[in-house]
Amino acid sequence: NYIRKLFTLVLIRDKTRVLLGYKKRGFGQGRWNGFGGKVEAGETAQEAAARELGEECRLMTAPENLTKVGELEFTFEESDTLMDVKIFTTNTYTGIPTETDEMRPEWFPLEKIPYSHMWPDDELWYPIFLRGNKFKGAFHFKGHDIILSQSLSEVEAF
Ligand code: 6U4
Ligand code: NA
Ligand code: NA
Repeated sequence: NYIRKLFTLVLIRDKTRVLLGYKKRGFGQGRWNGFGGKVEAGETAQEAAARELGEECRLMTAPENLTKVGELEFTFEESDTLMDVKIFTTNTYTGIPTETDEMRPEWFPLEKIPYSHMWPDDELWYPIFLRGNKFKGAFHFKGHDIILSQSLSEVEAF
């Protein structure tokens, strides 16, 4: 019986590249990832995703610009928290990616995603995302490096 907590993850992409941030502190420190964080009380997931995008790399977008592409659940052998992560994408935003206390943003060509410096699940589901498809999955970790069990499937809708 896990304690479920809602998180967001935003992947900004166009035809040739994706914007990732190098996480400078906290959960996932030292890994490249999309932008996101905890959904706060009174926020929709889309509102939280837009807020975190601004806080972490200074890009602005409206919540309605964010298209949901994935739902992933992460659990850890050592923890009773279940991270329920809603994943969104958009190519509609204003501003210039700017380093913050939390993230150092950088554009990566779609064929040069730095999987060896990302969460180990990412190389499994990014290919689905990059093909333009939606997905659902769950990953159970030992520590932050080893996936003990997983499920992942493409879906038509959520
Ligand atoms: P604080 O430090 O309280 O400001 P906050 O920014 O609210 O934190 P954070 O950064 O801890 O939240 O949220 C975790 C982020 O990491 C979310 O965007 C979801 C993402 N994430 C967690 N596990 C992941 C995984 N296995 N693969 C992945 N992203 C993951 O690609
Ligand atoms: Na965050
Ligand atoms: Na944050």
